[in-house]
Amino acid sequence: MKKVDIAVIGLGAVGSAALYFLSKSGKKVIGLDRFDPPHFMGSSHGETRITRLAVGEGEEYVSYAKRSQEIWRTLEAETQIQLLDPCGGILMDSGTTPWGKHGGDGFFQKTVDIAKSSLIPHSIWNPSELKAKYPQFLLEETEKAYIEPSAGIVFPERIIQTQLELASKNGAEIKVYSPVNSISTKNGSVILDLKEYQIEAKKVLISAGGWIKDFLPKEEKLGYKICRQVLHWVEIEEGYSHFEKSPVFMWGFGKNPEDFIYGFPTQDGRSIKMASESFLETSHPNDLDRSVSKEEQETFWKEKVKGRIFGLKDQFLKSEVCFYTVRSDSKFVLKQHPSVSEALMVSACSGHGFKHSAALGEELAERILSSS
Ligand code: PYC
Repeated sequence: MKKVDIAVIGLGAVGSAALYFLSKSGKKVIGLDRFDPPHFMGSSHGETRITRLAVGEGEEYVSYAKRSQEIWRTLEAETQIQLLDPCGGILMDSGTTPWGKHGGDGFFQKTVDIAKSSLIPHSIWNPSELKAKYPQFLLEETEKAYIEPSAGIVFPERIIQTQLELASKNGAEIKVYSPVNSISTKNGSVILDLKEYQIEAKKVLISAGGWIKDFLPKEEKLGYKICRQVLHWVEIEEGYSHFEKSPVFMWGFGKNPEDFIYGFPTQDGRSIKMASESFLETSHPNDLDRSVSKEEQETFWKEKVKGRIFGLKDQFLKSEVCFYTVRSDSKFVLKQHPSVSEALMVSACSGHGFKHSAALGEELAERILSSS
């Protein structure tokens, strides 16, 4: 049987970061993934993610977002690969939005309050101020915008790839297409059961995204809701240049958690990536419908984009599916596995986790190393 000091199950956003930090320790470390990361089967693909420092989902997350930006800047300097684009961010609010998993009611005000208490530079603009600089956003008279210059884009696939390459350079072993079927305890170690062999590890981190459900007893599985999400690349009107240097944006505009859109400045010069959110449950990531129908695109355009964003065509370059693993309180889970005491688990970033993932990986690596 293969023996290692530490095994990381799942090499997405947090797992790849944890593997990178663990690989610096000189311990025998292995990372396992059921696909070949960075891949498009989980929750960390689609070219871009938002980073923002005034994290309205909870003040406790501000230091994770800040530290993650710092880590990625260090990795950028080391590798000369761009991992962040500090293009700024806008949060727009109608005042009626429940803001679903984003910290619930009052998310806009919580963001402003956290920006103030954490000394994060920001400003609040009315619709005419916003229109003067960013005419693509057609705010209603009663809506308002929070502007944060320290927000921007992070590039998920590049980040995961970079973290894994650095981990591998430091001596970590990486095994792709290697799903772990189960874990159990034996003589104080953890046995990982793969299809054709077993691995014995002194410590384990389970960072398997929605596949966390495979490692939990029935009652605990219920606390993790798999919610299919659709990302759309919507074409820009010819000659309209306002999506080139624009900030990332989030916009809550109605009375339901799904009355929400977010998006990014153009990456290809032809389209912008935009999405809404859905909280309909699919039982397991393996059961997700990965196709997107024309009807879904039409509904997205009609209900979310039309009359709200100027300078776009009713044309989609492509649409992709990913998913959130959602907890009812939208808080992250970092805890010991319920029956395997040498295993730590992290999950359910509830759709707002990527921006924190490097710092979460660092903290989990420190926790594991300090108990080894
Ligand atoms: O966490 O910034 C975020 C975000 C926006 C849309 C989904 N997540």
